[in-house]
Amino acid sequence: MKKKETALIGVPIENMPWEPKPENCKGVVWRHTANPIVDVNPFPKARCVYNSCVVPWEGKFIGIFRVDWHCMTPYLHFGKSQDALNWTFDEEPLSFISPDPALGEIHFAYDPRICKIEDTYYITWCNNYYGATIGQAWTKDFKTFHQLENAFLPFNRNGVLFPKKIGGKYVMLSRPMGMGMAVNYGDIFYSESSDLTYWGKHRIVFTRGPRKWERVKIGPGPIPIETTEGWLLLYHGVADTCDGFIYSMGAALLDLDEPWKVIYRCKFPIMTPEKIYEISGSVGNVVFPTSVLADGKTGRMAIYYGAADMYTAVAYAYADEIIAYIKDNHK
Ligand code: BMA
Repeated sequence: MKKKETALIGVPIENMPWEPKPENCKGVVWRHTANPIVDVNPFPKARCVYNSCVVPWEGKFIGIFRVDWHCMTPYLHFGKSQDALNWTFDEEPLSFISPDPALGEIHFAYDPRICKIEDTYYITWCNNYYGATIGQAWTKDFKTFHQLENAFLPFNRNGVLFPKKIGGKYVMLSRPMGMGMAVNYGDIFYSESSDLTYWGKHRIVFTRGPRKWERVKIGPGPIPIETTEGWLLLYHGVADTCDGFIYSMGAALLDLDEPWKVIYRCKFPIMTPEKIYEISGSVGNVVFPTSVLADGKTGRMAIYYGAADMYTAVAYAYADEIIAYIKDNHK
């Protein structure tokens, strides 16, 4: 049998965005040349769109987007695209069929992830319930959204499901945190559930690192990507400076069967804020990865990230190059 071209396990996405690696690129991640792909004021209600998630859908692409309205309150909006670069958005936010109206608020919802497990798409986001916690919903058609119980007590952000059950359980990474900016720290935890309502078996995956770029907090980014080498996890790491935080993108490989076990973790970030749209915005110096389109045939990745809490941007990578880089620079 012909050896597969990539360690990445997944279906091909032939029409996903892609630009070849520039010759002068010294790292394993390079930016889309026409970034940002969503600029400010993309439709009347929207001030800016960032920290969002896209998936392939019927030969095209759809997504759930974090839209900050002009009042700066974040809402979740549906978007669609032919090429995953040029997006049109629903003018009204998502509405959910909710088991309990107390869960059904549609304001102050942000940083969504979409995870396909079997034939169902699950959406997790940062939901406002006496503070930040993990909202959950499912859909099969992206027209009707069924809200589930919040996964955890406040305060928690970045609920990231795995794209398949492991040991018969739904599995989620998240970033429990303190309340308020003064104790706004976080580490990455693992939890599992039989029914998406009751979550338990909480395990630490990894804590903030000793190096400055991830010393203040870390949190899971896009849905983990299955590879023959382990689950490829992209995450954000935060540095503190005398002029505020710097959010960078890091990478690690987790055990396929026991994902709370780290196989390799890269001591360097794979991308830090450099471009003007990453350095300057609502919150400067933020690169916040939330979604990946990954081509199971070639190992190409299109990484969607929020830039400076103001723009949606894309970067490209080869899964195999990131894996090699993580191994070479394992802490
Ligand atoms: C995090 C979240 C993100 C945001 C980031 C940078 O804690 O609130 O939504 O992009 O801070 O401000």
